[in-house]
Amino acid sequence: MSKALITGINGQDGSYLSEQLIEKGYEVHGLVRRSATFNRQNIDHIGELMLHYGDLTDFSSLVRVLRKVKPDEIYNLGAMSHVGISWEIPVYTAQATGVGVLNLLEAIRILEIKPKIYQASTSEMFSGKQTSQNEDTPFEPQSPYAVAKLYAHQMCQIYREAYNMFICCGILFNHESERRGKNFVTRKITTGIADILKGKEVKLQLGNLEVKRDWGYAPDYTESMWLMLQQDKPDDYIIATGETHTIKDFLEEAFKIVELNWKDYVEIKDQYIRPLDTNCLCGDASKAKRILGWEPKVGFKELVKKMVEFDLKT
Ligand code: NAP
Ligand code: F7E
Repeated sequence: MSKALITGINGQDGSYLSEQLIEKGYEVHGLVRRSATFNRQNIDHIGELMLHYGDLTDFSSLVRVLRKVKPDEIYNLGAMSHVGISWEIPVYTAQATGVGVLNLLEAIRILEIKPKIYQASTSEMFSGKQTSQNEDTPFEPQSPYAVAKLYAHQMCQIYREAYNMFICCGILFNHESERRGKNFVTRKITTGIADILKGKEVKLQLGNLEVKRDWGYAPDYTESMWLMLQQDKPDDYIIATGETHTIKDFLEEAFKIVELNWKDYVEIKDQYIRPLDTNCLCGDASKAKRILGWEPKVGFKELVKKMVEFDLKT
């Protein structure tokens, strides 16, 4: 039985990946942080998980967990993952999202174990100034989060080459789901609609509505992480749908489902406008299709429908 260790296991992607790996017959271990209020709602229903306390910023905890678990595959999904909030806590973002990855790589090297490693890289490493991005598009990060992720990405590339480590970086474009954190724009809109219908909320406060994102469905994307680690050679891949939409398009589609006009419910608040933003993201995942046989299954309209319907029910 193969053993996988997932950091960020209670996050959106960690929870879907856990389910998929258990289905494939893996023994799944996860790194969790201690928190004063319990935040395991995404994984509470998965009985088989083995959880270990640790933190990517705490080197000793990584050594301890790796020595105990000795995983065949590591999926490093743990990160301070909110781009907007990275402007408020840039130093911590660098420590967790950037240097945290180096902690993990060093712990693996010192312990002389040879797991295959997946690193959660991101489309935010691009500037968003091009109409489309592929593996050859130059990086030009636009936020503290993106700089930290680029540091981690390049550290992974260096360790792969210098120490012959099996590390794959998935450059994933935005992916959403019913388990998306409620302060990312898509889920903020879909939970906002539910609150408006319940009379709990009158207005939905948002920032820049003109930016474009390439939104896919998270379970499709977590499947690609596993596929990358099953190849003979480690490599980096873009994972995206190749379709881009503005935040306004998302609002239009989501409010249409409940037969309301979004313009009556949305107000723009400066506090949600970022000092810099990635204006247009649209990924070309043809390499992943060619080599991994990966393609997204859920399109934009179906994604919006799934999220709105889920939040109306709960
Ligand atoms: P998410 O829901 O925000 O989950 C992030 C996870 O990281 C949580 O489990 C969190 O634990 C954990 N974490 C935070 N700081 C940590 C630390 N110092 N040490 C250990 N764990 C820590 O993120 P996601 O959407 O699942 O994304 C997974 C990964 O892919 C992240 O690295 C993200 O940056 C990256 N990514 C996401 C997207 C996307 O569109 N979703 C696209 C590209 C890349 P707590 O619950 O304790 O905070
Ligand atoms: O913002 C705009 C905001 O926070 C999308 C993370 O998973 O994907 C995610 O990062 C866009 C931005 O996601 C609000 O300015 C407008 O342009 O949903 P988001 P993100 O920043 O794209 C990438 C690929 C990751 O790697 C990250 O980990 O929407 N926007 N109004 C808003 N965004 C938020 N959060 N809240 C608003 O009120």
